[in-house]
Amino acid sequence: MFADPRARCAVTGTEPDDVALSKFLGYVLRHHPDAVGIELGPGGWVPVDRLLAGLAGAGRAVDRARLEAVVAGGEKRRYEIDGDRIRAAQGHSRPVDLQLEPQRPPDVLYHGTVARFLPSIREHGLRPGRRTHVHLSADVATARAVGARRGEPVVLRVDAIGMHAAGEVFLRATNGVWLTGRVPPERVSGLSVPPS
Ligand code: HQG
Repeated sequence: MFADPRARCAVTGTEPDDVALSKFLGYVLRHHPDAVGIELGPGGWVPVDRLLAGLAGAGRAVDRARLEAVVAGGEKRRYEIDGDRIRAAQGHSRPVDLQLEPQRPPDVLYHGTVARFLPSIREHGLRPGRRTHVHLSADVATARAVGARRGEPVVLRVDAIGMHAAGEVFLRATNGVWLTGRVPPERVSGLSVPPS
């Protein structure tokens, strides 16, 4: 007996179509605004009416109420609506100045990953890859969930305050995700491969 895939998720209250819309918003607002004929403005902001028109033009028409519901329903608060504008809080690959003030980070931040990346992280440190920043979490549970997107999670500790003292910039996205440019290997602990 399989659950109806269109059933509302009992835990999050989200529906499958909401997840698809949220993912498409991420694609547009973080990576490919051109996919719906828009550009990211300063701070990564986009006028809501232009986004809605772009979505309609791409065959994904939604009204403002549904957009607001999807933005409000995402527990990770990936998107922000501020008056008549909307943006992704973090996760961009498009170069964007999020207009966040550099902050003093907690002493330790955490990064969730998987064992197969450890040899490369040991050699190169944490690199942003296709995104603009390395993403770090303030708590272990969040980092574990980030790593679990790819398999059995491995949580690494980052000497954030040491990096900060050495002049590295840390930003805190509006949804609480910490962002920095790159983490050198000597600032990362927990790099040994866990026994399988
Ligand atoms: C790994 C999600 C090899 C890194 C999450 C990660 C987060 C390396 C992957 C946000 C490496 C990049 C970001 C190196 C790092 N060699 N692999 N030197 N340095 N890596 O998706 O942090 O659901 O770009 O460990 O919750 O996984 O989309 O970064 O596994 O907040 O809102 O390279 O995305 O949020 O993957 O996730 P990603 P991430 P959303």
